[in-house]
Parts: sequence; structure tokens; C-alpha cells
Amino acid sequence: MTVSNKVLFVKPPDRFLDNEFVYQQLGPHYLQSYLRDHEIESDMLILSESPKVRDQRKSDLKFVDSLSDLNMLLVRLNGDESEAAFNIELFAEYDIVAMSVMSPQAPDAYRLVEMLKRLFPHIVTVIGGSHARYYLDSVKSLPSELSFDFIVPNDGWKPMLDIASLRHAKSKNRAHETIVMSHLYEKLSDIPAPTRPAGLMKRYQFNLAGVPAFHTITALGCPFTCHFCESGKENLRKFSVRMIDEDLSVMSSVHDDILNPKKGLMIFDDVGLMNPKQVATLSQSVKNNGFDAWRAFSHAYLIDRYGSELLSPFYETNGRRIGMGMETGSQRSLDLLNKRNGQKQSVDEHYRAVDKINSAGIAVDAFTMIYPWEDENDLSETTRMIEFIANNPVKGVDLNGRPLINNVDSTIMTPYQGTVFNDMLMLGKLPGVEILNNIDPGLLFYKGKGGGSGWPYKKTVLPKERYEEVQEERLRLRAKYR
Ligand code: B12
Ligand code: SF4
Repeated sequence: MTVSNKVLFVKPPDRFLDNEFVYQQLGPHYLQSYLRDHEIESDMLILSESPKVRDQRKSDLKFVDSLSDLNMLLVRLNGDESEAAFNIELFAEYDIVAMSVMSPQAPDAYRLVEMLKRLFPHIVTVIGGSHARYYLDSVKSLPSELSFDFIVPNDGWKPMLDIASLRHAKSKNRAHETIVMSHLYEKLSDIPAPTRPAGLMKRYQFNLAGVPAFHTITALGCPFTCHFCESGKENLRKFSVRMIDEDLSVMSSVHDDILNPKKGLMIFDDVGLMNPKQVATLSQSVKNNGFDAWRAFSHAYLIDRYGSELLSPFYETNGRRIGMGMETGSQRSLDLLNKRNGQKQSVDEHYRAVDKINSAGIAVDAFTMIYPWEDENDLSETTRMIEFIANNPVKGVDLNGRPLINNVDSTIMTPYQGTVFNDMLMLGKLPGVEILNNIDPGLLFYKGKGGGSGWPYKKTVLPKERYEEVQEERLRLRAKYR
């Protein structure tokens, strides 16, 4: 196939996060390697807010975002990289500009598409990622000056290949109509591992048990159906063991290339440690690829059920931290969340799981939320659980010889579209809680700078200030190091 279209993937900035360079945004990197396997080259542009602008924004309440605040890190497929202040002229050489967008990144993506359409009408614009998926209706109804040529709400591999292969992609946007290209692979067995350009990877700073770590995921979707989460409505699709092994091997080599003294790995999906057989396979791959420390997510009831059958293979291959969505210490709230597909999950299991993990020499990263229906009693029960986790001793040390310590996190729940809670709020079925209409996607985050959360509510059981006060108290219990 001869294709001359030049493709640029764009990662819009994460303005509200404490630090832009914590984790690679993997979506476009999966697509880049897939296109490369089909002999289509593409470059990657990482947009980020410059530290100077961040400081300015903190001191100036009237600060208004604009693309000119941004830095651009261009990483070409051959590995060359260059960084500069935002300059729209860079886009002129591309035929297709393909943006990977999570909801809080949408305002910048919209600004960029508006500018591209105005200045470079030859460019075909594409939007994909979780914002296109969960907010499809609002992306489809963007006014014409902000509309994309293609919207890809689900898997990006095949649609992106089709778009990039269009011999006349340039003429495609003549009609100014938006085309939705939706595709879902039943299985992800033939997907290649994502690209991991060393020039980009060296920018990411995340430490795990005293070791620099890169992250990956082993599956898309989720077998659980938590009522606050969009993934709860998507079936679980696992990547192949071969692909995960290849990805781990590439990440291990990149650690070597950028001269990291030790190698850390973080597995980000919610199905990292599910059952003894699966953990044994994954642990073997982690070991074979020479990682010095790793972290994965599990669930309190699984730890409680399997105990050392899950924990031993993990620990023996340098597993040092387990992430768990513990969500709440209030049994009333936990019952509403549906953490176990309709089966009862008890707060006692949370306490027991933390104890089992810590006794096995592994630290816990516990994620909790504040819910807009919570009263003082719910809040104090969760605070009690968080205090227990923060103070429970871990029987082990990290790679720098420091004691391992548990970490706790506190956010305020954001009911994204497509979640059961969003549906319930729309029908007025969560007593005492009302949500804003037409929420700005820039508010759709549950954790941002300094740990603060977006506030999409019109009415809540306790006032916003009270929830934020409790959130701050809890965040003060965060681990000093991880
Ligand atoms: C790892 C992760 C993080 C990491 C790293 C994020 C990052 N920079 O990638 C961190 C911790 C930083 C993070 C932060 C947040 N996250 Co997060 N995160 C994830 C997680 C677990 C995995 C992401 C991933 O790698 N997926 C794998 C890739 C292959 O999937 P994908 O990105 O969807 O890409 C596929 C398609 O969408 C499509 N596609 C993607 N990009 C493009 C581009 C084009 C042009 C095309 C054609 C197609 C396409 O093709 C890909 C292959 O099919 C997902 C859940 C999940 N399983 O996806 C949540 C998820 C993406 N996060 C979510 C949320 C809410 C957040 C936060 C807002 C949380 C917060 N702090 O408040 C922030 C937002 C950060 C931001 N960028 O603005 C939501 C997104 C909801 C939404 N409406 O956008 C998700 C879906 C989880 C959930 N169910 O709630 N997250
Ligand atoms: S919160 Fe985690 S376990 Fe629950 S549905 Fe979402 S991804 Fe799955």
C-alpha cells in the first residue's frame, strides 16, 4: 500500500494535574505501532503547560487558558525529539492531525481543532479516546467551527488505519461533515505493543518502591460494574500474554537505554491481580524481563479470598505495592457502589485485605472517594478506615532500604456520563444530590492540582466546603514517599 498522508498524533495538555509528566498517554502509542506495522509513519506531539504558566495561573485568578501557554514536545517515529513553545506552523506539514482526548483535555482539543480548521483547511482532524467514547453526543454536536472530520468513539486501531490509508484523505473534509467511525475488536489478541520512544519515556517521573517506573495495562474494559465508573459498562478484553511480554521487554530495554539504575513497572488496569493462575503467568513475565519492583491493582475481596496464593508469586517477583479501589469505609455508601457485581462487599474485608497485604511485605495504595450523598457519619467511617491504612505497618523495605508505607488517596466522585450514578442523578434518584446541566468537560476530574477535585454539582447533602475540608484532612495522611 502506498500512503503519503503524514499523520500527527496529539496528546492535549493535562492542565489540572500536578505534573504533566507522570504517565505516558498510551492510547496514541498503541495506534502508532499498529500504523507502523501497516507501513504508515506517524509522529507524536505532547502538549503541556509550561511551569511558568502554571505559576502565573496560581497567582492570577483571572488567568484565561490559551494554546499559546503551551510547550510542544515533538517525537518523530525515528526517535528524534524537539521541544519548543507552541507554534501552530508545526501542523502545516501534516495531512492528518489525530487527537487522543480524555474529558478534562477536551477544552484544549477544541481550541486546537478550531485553529487548524481556520488556518490549515487541508488538514483532516480526528478525535478519539475516552472523551469521544463517553461524550459522543456532545462531540457530535460541536458547532461547525469546532467540529472534527472524524470521531472515533471506540477502538482506534482499524478506523485510524482506514483514515490514514485514505488516498485522498485531504479531500475528505471538503463536505465539512463529521463522520463517526466506530469499531470494536472482539478480541485484542493481534494488537502490537505500544511504542515507547526513549526520548519521551525519559521525561516521565514516577517512582515506585524507590525505583523509576513505567506503566502499562493488561486489558481494556472491566468485569466489574461499579456505579461511578464508565469502564463498568464495557466488557473485559485482555491483551495477549505475548503482547504484554513484548511490552514489558521493550520497557525494560528503555529503562536500560535511558540509564535508569533500577527498573520499575506499574500495571494500571483494575484486573492486574485477579486469580492465582493469572498472577503466576504475569509474575513470570515480570521476572523474565528483569524488573526490580512492580505494582498492580487488585480487589479487597480477592485478597481476602486467595491470600498468599495471590500475594506470594507477586512478592517473590518483586511486587512491592498493590493498588486497591477501596472507595469508602461507610457500609451504606459501599452498598450503593456495587463493587462486586451485585454481591455484597463488606468494609471488614477492606480492613482484612490491608492487613494480609502488609503482613506479606507489600504496601497498599488505597483509593477512596467522597460521595455527594454522604453525611457526617459516612465521612467519619471512611476517615477511620483511611487512618487505619495510613498507620498500619508494612513488614518490608523498599529498594533504598526505607520502610515501605501505605498510601491513601481521597477524591470527590465525578459522575461521568454513561455511569449508573449519572443516570440516577438525571432521574433525581440520588436523594439530596443534583448535578449541573451542560458541565464544562474541563471540570470533569476527580483529582487535580494539590489533590483538589472538580465540582459538577448543583446540590449535595453537605456543603462543598465540608467535603473539601475532609478531603484535605485525608490527603494530609498521604505517604511521604512511595
Ligand atoms: C492509565 C490511566 C490514567 C493515567 C494515565 C493517563 C494517561 N495519560 O494516559 C492517569 C493516572 C494520569 C490518569 C488520569 C486521569 N484519568 Co485515567 N485512566 C487510565 C486507564 C486506567 C488506562 C488508560 C489507557 O492506557 N488505556 C489504554 C488505551 C489503549 O485505551 P484508550 O486510551 O481508550 O485508547 C483506545 C481508544 O480510546 C482509541 N483512541 C485513543 N486515543 C485515540 C486517538 C485517535 C486519534 C483515535 C482515532 C483513537 C484513539 O484507540 C485506543 C485503542 O482502541 C483508563 C481506563 C482504561 N482502561 O482505558 C482510565 C481513564 C481513561 N481515566 C479516566 C479519568 C476520569 C482520568 C482522570 C480525569 C482522573 C482524574 N485525575 O480526575 C485523569 C485525566 C488525565 C488527563 N489526561 O486529562 C477515565 C476517562 C473518562 C473520560 N470521560 O475521559 C478512564 C476511562 C477511567 C474510567 N473509566 O473512569 N488515567
Ligand atoms: S472502578 Fe475499577 S473495578 Fe470498578 S468498574 Fe471501574 S475499572 Fe472496573
